[in-house]
Amino acid sequence: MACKRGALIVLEGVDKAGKTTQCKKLVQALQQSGRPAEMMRFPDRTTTIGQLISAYLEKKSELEDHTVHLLFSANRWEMVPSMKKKLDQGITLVVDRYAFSGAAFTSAKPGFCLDWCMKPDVGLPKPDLVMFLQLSPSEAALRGQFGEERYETSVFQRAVQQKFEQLMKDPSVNWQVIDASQNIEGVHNSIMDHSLNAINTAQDQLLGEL
Ligand code: DGP
Repeated sequence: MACKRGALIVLEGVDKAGKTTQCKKLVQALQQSGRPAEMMRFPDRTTTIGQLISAYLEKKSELEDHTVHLLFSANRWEMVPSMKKKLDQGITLVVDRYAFSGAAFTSAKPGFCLDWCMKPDVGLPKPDLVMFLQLSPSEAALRGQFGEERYETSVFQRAVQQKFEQLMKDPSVNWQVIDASQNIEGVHNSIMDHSLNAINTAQDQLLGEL
């Protein structure tokens, strides 16, 4: 009998919400419970496209806004063959940011609409679960200063948060909002519960497309 497919699980949220910490903890907990799992993150800065994106984020280069948007999307598309292979092998993928960050960050810039911003990602593997780590801008500020990278300002992050709120209205995506103001273990427990449900459900369903 063919093995059951893994689940595609995405964590989204504004900066400082704790996505990376929680992705790592989730992968560890799934592996310890005997469920094959791997972490991925977007942008993946290791590829040729990812290096262009990284230089842009570090403000070492300038790129036209539509151009960089398409590069972020291309960076997701270039990973699709390996993502599908791993999911088919029964590996659950825990992904730190995905197409929703793409749409939320670019559409927070002047002159971009959410609809146009989602277009390049149409057809990507659809996550079985997207957890949005919700943290108010004031709580995020208590977690320390933003870094030096592009987009790391409170004003921009507030605009991004509003765009995420619009995206979460899409009923065709399995969004779950997680209260990221709880302590690390509390957040982890909520994330684990939702993930186990998604893994069980995904086993009997075909992988969808965005
Ligand atoms: P991180 O490596 O998770 O800190 O993410 C890098 C930054 O890039 C972060 O500010 C969010 C932003 N970002 C992630 N994905 C996209 C995308 O697809 N498009 C745009 N414009 N920004 C993105």
